[in-house]
Amino acid sequence: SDAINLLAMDLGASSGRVMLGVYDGESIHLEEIHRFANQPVQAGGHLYWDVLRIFHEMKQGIRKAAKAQRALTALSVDTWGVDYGYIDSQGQLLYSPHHYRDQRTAASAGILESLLPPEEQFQLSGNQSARINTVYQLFADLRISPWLRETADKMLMMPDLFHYLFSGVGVAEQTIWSTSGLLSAGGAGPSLEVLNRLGLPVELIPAPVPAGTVIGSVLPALQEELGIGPLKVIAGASHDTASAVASIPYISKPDAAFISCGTWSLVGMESEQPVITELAREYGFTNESCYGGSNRLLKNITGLWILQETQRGWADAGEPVSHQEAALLAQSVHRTAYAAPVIDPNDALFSTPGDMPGRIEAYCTRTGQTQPQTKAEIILTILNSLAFSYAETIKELEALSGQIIRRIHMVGGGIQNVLLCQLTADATGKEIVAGPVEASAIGNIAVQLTALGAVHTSEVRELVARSCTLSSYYPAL
Ligand code: LFR
Repeated sequence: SDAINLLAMDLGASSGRVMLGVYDGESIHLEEIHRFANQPVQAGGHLYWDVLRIFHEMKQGIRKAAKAQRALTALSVDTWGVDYGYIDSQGQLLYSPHHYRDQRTAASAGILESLLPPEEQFQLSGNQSARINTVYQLFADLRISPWLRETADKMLMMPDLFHYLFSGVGVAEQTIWSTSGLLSAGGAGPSLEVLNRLGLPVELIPAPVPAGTVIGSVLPALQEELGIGPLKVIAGASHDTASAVASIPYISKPDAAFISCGTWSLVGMESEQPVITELAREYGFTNESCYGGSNRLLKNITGLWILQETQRGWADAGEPVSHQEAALLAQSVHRTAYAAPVIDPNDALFSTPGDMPGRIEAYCTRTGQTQPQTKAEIILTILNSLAFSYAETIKELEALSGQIIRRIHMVGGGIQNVLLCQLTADATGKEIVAGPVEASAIGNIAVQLTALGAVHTSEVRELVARSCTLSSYYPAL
């Protein structure tokens, strides 16, 4: 039978890709068609996403794929969580969506928390209270720009916004909305309690759809512009983490945890129901929706962002260090007499753009540790600290689930850093199964296949396992 060709538009916080997924009935073959930078823009003291440029790049990707003479069946977009844009009643985008690292939420966070304390946010939504969450951003927007109450017709989370620009259909896909702090814990719909307490209009939220829904087709005018035939638009597991976790080739689930390594590190397990105990809140866990409806209990750790931002600083200073060079440098001081200090990646110091080596230095001074001196030492400090925070989080998961975790699945681009995988095996004392690297993209494609009825939900993980290479790491003796 004929192969099915699908496009996964996988948008990360620093770059985006259009990936072609070819399903031949047996496995998925992935091919990168187009890659582009996704650079947030500072303007007027605020930080924005350049969504129209991103949309343009996605269109370029479709053009390239179509030129390769392939009959394309569908596309689906997945992105990071929490961010969104507004459209008016004419369907026009109101302004460039803000970046979750934008600081406009700072002025109103205290007011929000006096109306709805973090403990209650967690109780009601299952989401850990965090300033980047949609709920904080929306609350701030409506205070800064009260006219939005009149003018904004709908808010569309980032993947929903792109699906809307492609198809003209605006929905609220469940996995991406489960990062917002606005849904009721474990439910598909908004928490009216959260909305009422904060005076947020429920009308802004579109109709919910589960992950894996065909919502429409690429608009005729756009088909013409791109020189393509009809192309379905699928709301997949449109939160990148949901796509990544959908792809995990678990061998057995109850004793396995996952770490998804990208700009962020997401460390967690799947559970049937949200875990909203006091202990889970104190540890800083959050609950989000998985493809297929189960729950994901996880912690967001400020991940390779710290290294990326360090590299950006070095590049700006005219001393660029590539990913490969960074890995080699860290290897050169690993297992030597050098004892790297340990930083807490989730310390507020590391959450905003800026001089990371300087902040690591400040952290070490504050905690009475010796500062890393060379680039190699700085990189090892970051990687080692990430591995330590993973290990701590795995212990917390064991305490919360009452389950001994025997295996950790690491997925995402960050696992190309083999030292990070080995340090994680060493720090946790567990077996690591690494792969797939392209977790979000392959998960995105697999969920599209289920939406099209070509693959059953229960077959997704085996399909991914057949389609990728896995490697194992064991703790050093
Ligand atoms: C990872 C991710 C995390 C989310 C963070 C911010 O890319 O989607 O799951 O919490 O980005 O949106």
